[in-house]
Amino acid sequence: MASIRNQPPFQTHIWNAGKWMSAASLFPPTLVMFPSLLLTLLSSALTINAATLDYVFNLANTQLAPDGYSRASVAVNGVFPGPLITANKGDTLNVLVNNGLTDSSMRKSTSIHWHGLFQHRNAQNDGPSFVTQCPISPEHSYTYSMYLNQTGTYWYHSHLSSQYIDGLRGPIVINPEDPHLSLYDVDDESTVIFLADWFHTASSDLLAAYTLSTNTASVEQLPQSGTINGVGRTSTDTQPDRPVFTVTSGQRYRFRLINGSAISRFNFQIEGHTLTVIEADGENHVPITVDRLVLQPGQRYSVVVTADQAVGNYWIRAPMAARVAGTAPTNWATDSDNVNAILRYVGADEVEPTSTPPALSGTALDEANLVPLTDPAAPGTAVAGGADKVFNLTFAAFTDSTEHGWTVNGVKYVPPTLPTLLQILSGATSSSDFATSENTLIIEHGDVVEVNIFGVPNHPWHLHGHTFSVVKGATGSVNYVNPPRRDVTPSSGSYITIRFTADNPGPWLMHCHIDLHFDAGLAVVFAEAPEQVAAGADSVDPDDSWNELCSIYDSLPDSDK
Ligand SMILES: *[C@@H]1O[C@H](CO)[C@@H](O)[C@H](O)[C@H]1NC(C)=O
Ligand SMILES: *[C@@H]1O[C@H](CO)[C@@H](O)[C@H](O)[C@H]1NC(C)=O
Ligand SMILES: *[C@@H]1O[C@H](CO)[C@@H](O)[C@H](O)[C@H]1NC(C)=O
Ligand SMILES: [Cu+2]
Repeated sequence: MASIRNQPPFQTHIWNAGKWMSAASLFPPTLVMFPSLLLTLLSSALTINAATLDYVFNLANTQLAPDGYSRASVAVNGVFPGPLITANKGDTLNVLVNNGLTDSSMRKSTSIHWHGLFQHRNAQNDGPSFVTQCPISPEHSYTYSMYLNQTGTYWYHSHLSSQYIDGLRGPIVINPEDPHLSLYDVDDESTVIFLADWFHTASSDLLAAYTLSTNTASVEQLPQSGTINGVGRTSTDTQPDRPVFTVTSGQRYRFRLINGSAISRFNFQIEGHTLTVIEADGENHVPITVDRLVLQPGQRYSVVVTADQAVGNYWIRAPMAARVAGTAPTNWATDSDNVNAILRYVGADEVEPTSTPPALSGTALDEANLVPLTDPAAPGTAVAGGADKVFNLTFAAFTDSTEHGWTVNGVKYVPPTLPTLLQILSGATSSSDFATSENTLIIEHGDVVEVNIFGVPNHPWHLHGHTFSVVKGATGSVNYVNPPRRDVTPSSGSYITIRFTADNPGPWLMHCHIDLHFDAGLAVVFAEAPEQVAAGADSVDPDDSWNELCSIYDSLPDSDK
């Protein structure tokens, strides 16, 4: 009991009609059994710092209706988005995942990725199925444990096939140590804005429709609605109330925008208010003030908004667009009218704004203008190819008589049966140790790595285990001096160049964050410093519960996988 007493309260929140609520009912059984302890913990909540945070994620196929249309989902603790995880740098986060999934129209197994966390010496808990682990089988549990050594805005999502489409996604905020602290007054549960597309069709059916399509023109599977903190609308279903974000005149708010989409991008703006961008994907950047910005899937921004307008109601608008094969990135039509929330000043009437602000007005953020706040230079020499390892990756779609898919340098990524990490721990060190279809690229410890990605616009690439310098983005010229630093690429342009230093041994997936594209082969894996993964000061040492995941999963019938 003493060890429980030393822990902070369980900071579990659920999304409820537009607000994150503390959810006492979600407290782990140990605490529910000791209600008096719970009170002690709650009263000391604000005085405890670095700690161990224990979350319990109970996964179930809950019936949900974020946009008024009811469907079975893959939900954490019965809600979409999943609970907000809040933590401090230096905390240890444990998430016990109890897999209670039973609906075979979606995957029943699961794994969870903690998007943006480096997982130094902890690759076994990064989450992507078949790269760093075997999936967690139904009726089984696994505890992800991680030391939080970063600050900023992150998120988690399923990383088995395209399962996160079904709902398993939620926000993570890690405080504080913020050099921008003096720029805002409010930063809490009320300022997290989780944007996500929502589909009325289960992921397995979407994936089948996508990969089995031989009609390239209609292959993209489009969402039915865009949601803000789990609330959206369609024209035909019940119309849930708009989420409301309440502000007080004169206060400055740090809104944390998270693009938790599977396919769609959002164009975010707040009527009458500017956005001062201070963070991109967990990295602090020099503040830039704009009227609107575009979030690619997987990307996060923190923006400071000052409540400096007349007391009233203002539209928060995030018209949603999706990549449609063959069309320009300016197609904002997927859900242009309904992805709205309300910025309400204290003292204003509880009504919707009456204005209809034009979409896409004002100055948009140009990602190329973002400058990292500290140590901004890209690693390596300031010349093309000035790195220890250079990879040129060219990606393309293909459609043959049986399937539609994607390749990188001519090869479609197919996940191996034995996770890459397990292969490395078993002695795999060179690319010839991996099957061609694993698209596994070897990099040595300490290498400066340059990756040139050639392809068509509108594919956001996410690298696990690192942030990178965007030396050549979708816009702007080549910049080695102070390019943006983040973990999801800008997604347009004929090619982009990123650089990072191989200081984090492990197998790190790099993939398109449009989930069905990833599933259809658009991925590579960097096997970073395989020798150092297996032994030494940076080694990775999974425990028995991790080892058991594979034998349990491999013995499942296909219908349970
Ligand atoms: C935390 O990050 C710092 C800075 O990157 C690094 O030096 C340190 O080794 C990390 N600590 C752990 C436990 O990973
Ligand atoms: C959100 O992410 C999706 C998928 O990666 C992307 O297509 C979309 O453009 C993103 N939206 C925004 C607003 O960035
Ligand atoms: C990679 O692409 C760059 C830019 O087009 C080119 O200059 C370079 O020669 C290429 N390197 C290789 C190894 O193909
Ligand atoms: Cu893609």
